Amino acid sequence: MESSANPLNLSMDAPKWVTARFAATMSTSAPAPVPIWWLAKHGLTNFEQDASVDSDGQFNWEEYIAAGTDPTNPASFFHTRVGQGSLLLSWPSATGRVYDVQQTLAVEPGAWSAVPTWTNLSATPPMNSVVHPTSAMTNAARFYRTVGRMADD
Ligand SMILES: [Ca+2]
Ligand SMILES: [Ca+2]
Repeated sequence: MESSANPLNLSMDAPKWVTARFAATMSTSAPAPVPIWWLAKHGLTNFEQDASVDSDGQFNWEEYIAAGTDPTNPASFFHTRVGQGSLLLSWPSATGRVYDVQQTLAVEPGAWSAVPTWTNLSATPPMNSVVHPTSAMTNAARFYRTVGRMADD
């Protein structure tokens, strides 16, 4: 028997094994739900998920979705770093997230495209990184960004 009923009534008239999987209670306000436990861990409420209490430019819900960065610490935010001397990209990551690296030759809306070999990258907390092969480098200026999402989306 498998059920998502809440509450679940189960007759225990004989020895039985019961396995329970608990799902986190999620916030209800738009645009993306985040676990209430995560908000509470940072002293926030359901009503503050659309805010940025640390003024780092990322909403609380964005901090959760992208990499679980600290929504109360302005130095903790989702961003892509470029290494020196080679094209090393790195970004903070968290378990349960998937990342895509996108590129463009000019920063324009809609001009971004996925880098085929750098899509659906599983998180390797606390940081993910990729290295652009030297053989694939050109003299053309290119911009990169990283997009994070929950793995089950
Ligand atoms: Ca923030
Ligand atoms: Ca932050």
